Amino acid sequence: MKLSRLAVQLIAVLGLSISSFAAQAQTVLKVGWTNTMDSHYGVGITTFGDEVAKRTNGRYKLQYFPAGALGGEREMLEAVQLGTQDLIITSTGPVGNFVAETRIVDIPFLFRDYAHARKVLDGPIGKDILSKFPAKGLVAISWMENGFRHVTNSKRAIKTPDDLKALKIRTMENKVHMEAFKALGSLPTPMNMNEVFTALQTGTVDGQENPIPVILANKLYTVQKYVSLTSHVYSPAMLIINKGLWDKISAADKTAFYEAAKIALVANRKKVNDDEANGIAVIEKAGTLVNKVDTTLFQKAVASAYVQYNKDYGEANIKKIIDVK
Ligand code: EAX
Repeated sequence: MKLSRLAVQLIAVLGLSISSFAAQAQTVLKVGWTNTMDSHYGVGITTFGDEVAKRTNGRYKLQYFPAGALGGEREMLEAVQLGTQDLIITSTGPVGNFVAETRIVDIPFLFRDYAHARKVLDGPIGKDILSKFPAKGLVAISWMENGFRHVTNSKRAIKTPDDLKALKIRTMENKVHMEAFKALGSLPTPMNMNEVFTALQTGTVDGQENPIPVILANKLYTVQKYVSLTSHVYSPAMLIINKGLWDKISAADKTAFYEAAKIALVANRKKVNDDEANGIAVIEKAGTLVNKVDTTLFQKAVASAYVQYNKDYGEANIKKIIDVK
C-alpha cells in the first residue's frame, strides 16, 4: 500500500517534470530595429517581448537587436521576408517598397494630429492595409508609432518653404517623402538611418527630418544647429513578422501575440508623447535652436505633390482618410 502511494507520487513528480520540460521548450525570436534600447521603439518592443513571454508561459522569447545591429530598415525587412530575421519594428519608410498599399499613409499633411492618425490606423483603413502583408511573405501584427517628423539642419532656421531651397536633406528610402521634398525645392537624399549621424556630422547632407523621439535617441541635435517644428508628415511604424514563422504559431499563441502588441502600442505611443513633451528642452539645453513654423505655408507648398499622390493612391482614398474625424 505504502509502496503504491510512493509509486503514485513518483509518477506525479515525473509527470510534473515532463510538463515543466515541455513548458521550457522555448522559441527564441530575433527582433531588430534602428533606434536605441531606451527609445520609443525599444520601449514598445520590450513591452511586447515581456507580454509575449508571460502570455505563452515562456514558450516564446524575444532576442533584441537595437540600434541597427542587424542593418538598416530596408535590409532588415528583406531579412524578415526571407526568414533570416524573425521580427522588426520599423517606420513605414521602406515598407512601401514591399507592400505598396502602405504608401498612402506616408503622404505629408495627411493627418491633422496624433488623435487623427491613431484613429485611422486603429480603424478599418489601418486594418485593411495590414491585411495586404501576407501576400508578400510578411505579417504586420500591429501598427506602432514613430511620430510627426520635423526638419533639422546645419544652415538656417526653416521658417518658410523657401528656407528649404537647395538644402540637401536626407530622407528615408521612400518615394512619397522624396516627392514632397522635391516639391519643396530641396535635394532629397535617401539614406538608411545607420548612416545619418555621420552624414550630418561630416556635412555630406545639410539636414534630415525625423520625429523628436528619433532626434533624441540618435542625438541628432548634437550635429545640427537648427530643429524646425515643421510637423510635415506623420510617421507610422509597424511590428512585422516573417509569414512562414507566423503560420507555425498556434491560434491561441497568435492571440497572445496580438494582445501583447496592443499593450506594446500603448507603451510606444506613451513614450512618443513623453519625448515630445520633454524633448525640446533637452535639445535647447544642448545649444541647438528650436523654432516653430506656420505649417500651413508648407502644406500649400507640397500641394503640387498631391497631383501625383491623387493619381498614385486615389483621390477618394486620400479623402476617406482626411474625412475621419
Ligand atoms: O524608424 O529612418 C528613419 O528616419 C526612421 O524614422 C527611423 O529610423 C525610425
